[in-house]
This record gives sequence, C-alpha cells and structure tokens, in this order.
Amino acid sequence: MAHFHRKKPWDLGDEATPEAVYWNRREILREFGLGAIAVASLGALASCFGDSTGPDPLSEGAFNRPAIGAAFGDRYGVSRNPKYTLGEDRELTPETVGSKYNNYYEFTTAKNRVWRLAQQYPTIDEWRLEITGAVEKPLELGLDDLHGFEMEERLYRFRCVERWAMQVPWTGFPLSTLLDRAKPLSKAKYVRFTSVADRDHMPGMKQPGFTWPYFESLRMDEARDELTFVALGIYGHAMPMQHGAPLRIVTPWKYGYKSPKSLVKIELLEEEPSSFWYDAQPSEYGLYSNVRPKIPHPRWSQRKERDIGTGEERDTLLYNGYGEMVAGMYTGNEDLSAGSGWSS
Ligand SMILES: Nc1nc2c(c(=O)[nH]1)N[C@H]1C(S)=C(S)[C@@H](COP(=O)(O)O)O[C@H]1N2
Ligand SMILES: [Mo]
Repeated sequence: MAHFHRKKPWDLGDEATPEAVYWNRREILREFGLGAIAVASLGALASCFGDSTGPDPLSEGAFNRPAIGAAFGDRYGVSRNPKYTLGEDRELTPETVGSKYNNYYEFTTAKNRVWRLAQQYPTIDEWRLEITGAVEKPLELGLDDLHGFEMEERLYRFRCVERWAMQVPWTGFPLSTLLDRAKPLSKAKYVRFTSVADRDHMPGMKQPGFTWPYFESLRMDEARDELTFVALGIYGHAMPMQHGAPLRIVTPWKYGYKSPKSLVKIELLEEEPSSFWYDAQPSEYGLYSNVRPKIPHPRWSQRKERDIGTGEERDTLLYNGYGEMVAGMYTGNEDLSAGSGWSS
C-alpha cells in the first residue's frame, strides 16, 4: 500500500487553507454549476480568474517597487521607535520573504502570487482618504497631507489567522493622530475602514463569492490605542502595493485580517459595523479577533504558528505578545475568538 505524506495538522492552516478556501470552493462550484467531482480541477479553474501566468513583465528582483510616485520616496528615512521590540527569540523577516507572501484577495487568493500582480498596479500619483461620519471636521486627505504627519518606524510582530507569522518594520504614525485631526464626536463608538476597490487593476475582484470593497472595523478604544498604526511604508521605503499602498492599518495584537490595506475611507460610527470576513463567514471571523492561542478557529488550533522567515514552529502568544499593552481593554466583553460569533 502506498504511503501518503501525512500533513501535520499544522500545514492545514497555511497554503492549504487560506481563510475562505473551504467556503469559497463551495461558492465557486455553485456559481459554475459544478459537482463535487470538479473539486480536483479547481487549480485549473482558478487560473481563469486572472491570477494566471503569461509572460512575466517583472525584471529579476523587482518585487518591492513603492506604489506611489517618486516625489514622496525620500520621506522614509525616519528613526525607529525603540519602544516596540520583537522579543528575544524573534528576528526581522527578510523583505524578500515578507513581501512575496501576502494576503490581498483583491489581487488573488494565492499568497505567493499577490506581489507579481501588485507590482503591475499603476503608479499612484493621486489618492484621496476620506475621514467622515461622527466627526466635527470631516476631512479629505491627499498624499501630500498624509506625508505631512511625523513618521516613525516600528518593529511589529504580525500574525495571520491562518497561522503564519512574520516580523516587519512599518513606517507611519499612530491612527489616533489622524483621528484627532477630524475631531471625533463623543457619540462615535466604532471606526470602520474601507479599502480601495479598483476592478480595472485588481484581477482577484473577479472571483465569485466576495462582496467588495474589503472593510474592517475597530472599537473606538482599540482604534485609539497606541499600537494601532497607520503604515505608509515598510522596510524603510514607501509601501509596495502588495502590502497595502499607499496606506494601511496595522493592529499587531489581532489576526492579520483586522489590518485592512489601501484605505480610501475611515468612518466614525455610533453603531457596531460588520466586516468583510464576517459577512463572508460569520461563524469564523468575529469583531475582536484578538490573537488567543487557547481559542481555536473552528477549523484549526491556534496554539502554534509558523514564522515565514525562519520556518520555525513556535507557540502562539496571547495577544501576539502585546498583552501588557492591550489586555486592559478586554474585561469580559470580548467575544472569545475569531469563530465564536460576532460580539457580546
Ligand atoms: N484590502 C485588503 N486588506 C487586507 C487583506 C485583503 O485581502 N484585502 N487581507 C488581510 C489579511 S488576511 C492579512 S493576513 C494581512 C496580510 O498583510 P501582508 O500581506 O501585508 O502581510 O492583510 C489583511 N488586509
Ligand atoms: Mo490573514
């Protein structure tokens, strides 16, 4: 009898099971009227969705081109804030690894191919970020305005719900600085973030089963927490598209999907908003989605994680190691996991 390579339970959460694959498969099958027997040929089917090959327009090594025009390129030589360290046993993930392994479903669900499609995104010369809703001063900011904020570099741990992890240097400023500009009203209790939806340049948006644009939300105190960062750069230069140029949120104590990319809108709200992932799969992706090793995702354990740089398997840390800074925000009203329903 043949021996099958038995995957460690570990492997499941990674390449084999991106966030929505299970669900997405069923959607795809329904959409195309295919039976279960067609599952095996999904790989072939996936190549119809725009993330297929063809001649490679990228020259060797061109994987991290900043998405914004050169005019802003010199603003990223900022100093590192020493307060944010990775911890003894962790090292920075090499850029060649971190920037070639991404989740950005608007491009493709294939993590190792996002960067190729993203590098073909046209150079961004103009961008508008709207800050609106329950604010005294609604704002619309362009790239110039955004580069007017004082930036710093922070080393953060980053943990995807699929169980891969990395450590990267982000350049940017705390979200609270940005929110202050718009003067949130006291009735504002939540912040909702909307990503760009650029169908002409994001081939993954043709996939069936998702409702775009991508959006996420935070409770007001989480949004104002010092850790919640607006990142315009990574590895000391302006953001390449695959990481969410020209700016994205980073919430390092939460699973990665709570860090939306390529923001075009920030809304301050009185009512609790939904999220892209909650709408897609409510049983699996809740409002809080804090990294909590003892609370399994419905389809896999969260006790371990894999470092994409070193390949090391290690224990997942509560709140991804940021408990001292954030645990105080959660005193019984946090839903237990990504998968335990929406919120209390
Ligand atoms: N707009 C948008 N933002 C997104 C996603 C996405 O698909 N679209 N994926 C999320 C997920 S699941 C993760 S793990 C992180 C990955 O960030 P990185 O590719 O910069 O490492 O981005 C998050 N933000
Ligand atoms: Mo993720």
